[in-house]
Amino acid sequence: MGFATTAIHSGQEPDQTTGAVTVPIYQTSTYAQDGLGKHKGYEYARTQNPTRSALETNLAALEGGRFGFAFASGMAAIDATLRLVKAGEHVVVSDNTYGGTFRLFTKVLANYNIEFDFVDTSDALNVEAAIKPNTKMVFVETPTNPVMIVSDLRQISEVAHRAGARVVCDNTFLSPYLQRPLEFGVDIVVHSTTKYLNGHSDGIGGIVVLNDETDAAWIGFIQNSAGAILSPFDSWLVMRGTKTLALRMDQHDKSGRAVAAFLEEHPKVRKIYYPGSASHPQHALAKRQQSGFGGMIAFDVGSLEGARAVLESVKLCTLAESLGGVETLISHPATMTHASVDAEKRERLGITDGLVRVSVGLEDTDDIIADLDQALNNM
Ligand code: P1T
Repeated sequence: MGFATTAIHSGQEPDQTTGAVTVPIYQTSTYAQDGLGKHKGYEYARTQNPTRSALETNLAALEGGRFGFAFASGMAAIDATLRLVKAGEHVVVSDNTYGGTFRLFTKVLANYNIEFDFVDTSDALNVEAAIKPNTKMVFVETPTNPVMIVSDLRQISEVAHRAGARVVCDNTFLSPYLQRPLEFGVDIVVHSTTKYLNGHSDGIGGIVVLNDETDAAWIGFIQNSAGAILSPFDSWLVMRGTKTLALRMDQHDKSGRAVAAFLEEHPKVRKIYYPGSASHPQHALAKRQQSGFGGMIAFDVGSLEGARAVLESVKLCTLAESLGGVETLISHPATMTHASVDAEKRERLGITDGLVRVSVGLEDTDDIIADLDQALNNM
């Protein structure tokens, strides 16, 4: 089955009782039992919910994995995944990640004696050099948020597996339509479903997809024990989203290319971060590993004043955190999504005060470009 067919049908069989073609929202906290230990496979809604199960089946199929677990947010999904690592163990992480991931690792999990090293994963040799006898996980974001660094998932998986470590990939920026990390040897895929998978900017959620039965049993155990589950309604919203994922990603990709080409030529833009550009340092890898470049672009206008002028002059684009929705969102990573990263590290990564990030939406391409053009000319 093709991707769009899987997106529309996997986990989405018509309801057995009514024939409803859309999976119902099972808004219940518990389930009647026929007798002690006699039930229909559902006991309590933290543990199992049919709407959530349908979404988990759907997203596991889209990533080409066996097991899926849906969480209340992308951060909850990442937190649950890190529970595979124990005190005294070590994790190698991409130097640039979403600021919230960096904050969770350095400010929360580090307190529980889990050790983190942050390296530039665009070169697998850096990952190899960072591996220690107690390394149990390599956590890669590709492309990274917001400076779009691309890492070679196949090479990193080989290096990590040789050392007996699992590889986790945050695939939020591309969605499984444009990149399927498990096919390159990655063990676990995580997403903020808040972004492209939901696609409509109306719910927060996260997913973990994996193949290993033992690790899956532990993630399921954590999901039930810690309880950061995705609600039935939010699960339903993400399923509504995945039905059009293929169509939406094609358009995000098409407009993304046009907006990037426009920005690349604009005299006020000093630098552009977009793996689809021939000048991007990992352009060849991105072409090989991804089936498109998606809708995320960052560009540097050289100063905080310049960035402020652009961000406060847009009329169609919305100044807001988040990404991957139908509407074009524009943001300032240094003070918004990556404020939790210290200034020296931000500067080193290219997250300067002049950096602006765009999540290219599904409006008419010409309208998006015209709005960015008038905002840049206001600098
Ligand atoms: O917001 P939440 O659903 O908890 O997802 C966290 C998260 C995880 N991974 C990546 C790559 C992300 O971009 C995010 C959230 N990012 C934003 C809110 C943002 O504007 O970048």
